[in-house]
Amino acid sequence: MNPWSPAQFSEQLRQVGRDRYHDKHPFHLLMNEGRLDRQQICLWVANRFYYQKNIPIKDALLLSRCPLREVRRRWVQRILDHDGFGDDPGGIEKWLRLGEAVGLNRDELERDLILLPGVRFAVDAYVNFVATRPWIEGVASSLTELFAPALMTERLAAFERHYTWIDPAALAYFRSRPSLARRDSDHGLTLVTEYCRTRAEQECAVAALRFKCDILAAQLDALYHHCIARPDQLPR
Ligand code: AHQ
Repeated sequence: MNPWSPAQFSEQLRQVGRDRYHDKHPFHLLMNEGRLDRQQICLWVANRFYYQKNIPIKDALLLSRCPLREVRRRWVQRILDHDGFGDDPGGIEKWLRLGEAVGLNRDELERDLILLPGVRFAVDAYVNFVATRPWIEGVASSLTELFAPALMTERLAAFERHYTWIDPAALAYFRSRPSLARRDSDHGLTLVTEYCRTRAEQECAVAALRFKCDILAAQLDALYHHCIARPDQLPR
């Protein structure tokens, strides 16, 4: 099979997002309509924290599997963005502050005391995928961020409009992330276009992105089941 052109390959990747990205998940739809209560927001913040704190672990594993210095010297920025560097406290610290603003304490978050099994398993599967697959498939799996800026912008507006009990300063992560997501997904798309040359390699990249969409959806499935779908939790 002939390889896709760069434009065709990019379109294949973007179609995955149109079909499967978690912006369309019922939990996010309820969130963005302002229909979640405090307990449901707390559960989402606590469980997303587990995803966020594992991102730099995943990125460090990808670095360890990538032999190309030119790639590593740019990819390393992702770790600093989350762990912080110099005066920048980093994204993980911003999530801890968001947790405190919704009524959680740092210890509950850091010790995974409110973590749902389905979220743990999905996030751990993402880390394991990057730890065991070729580095370029790890890059491809991060391309869900092609679709993240629009979702985070919609989410920020929803929080500012519907969840006014949360200190707006605690939404700093959602203000800062979209530009970093655009930067990172531009870099990731350039890498997969450059290093996925054969049709087989391109299809592996598309499969990796599809897998990552399932990782994101599985986390929301666990949250939706636990705090919405159960009969005693159905919206009245
Ligand atoms: O805040 C998010 C983030 O830091 C990352 C890193 C990236 C990756 O390397 O897989 N993915 C990602 C995402 C973040 N936020 C999610 C959201 O819904 O707020 C979206 C998620 C992504 O699209 O992959």
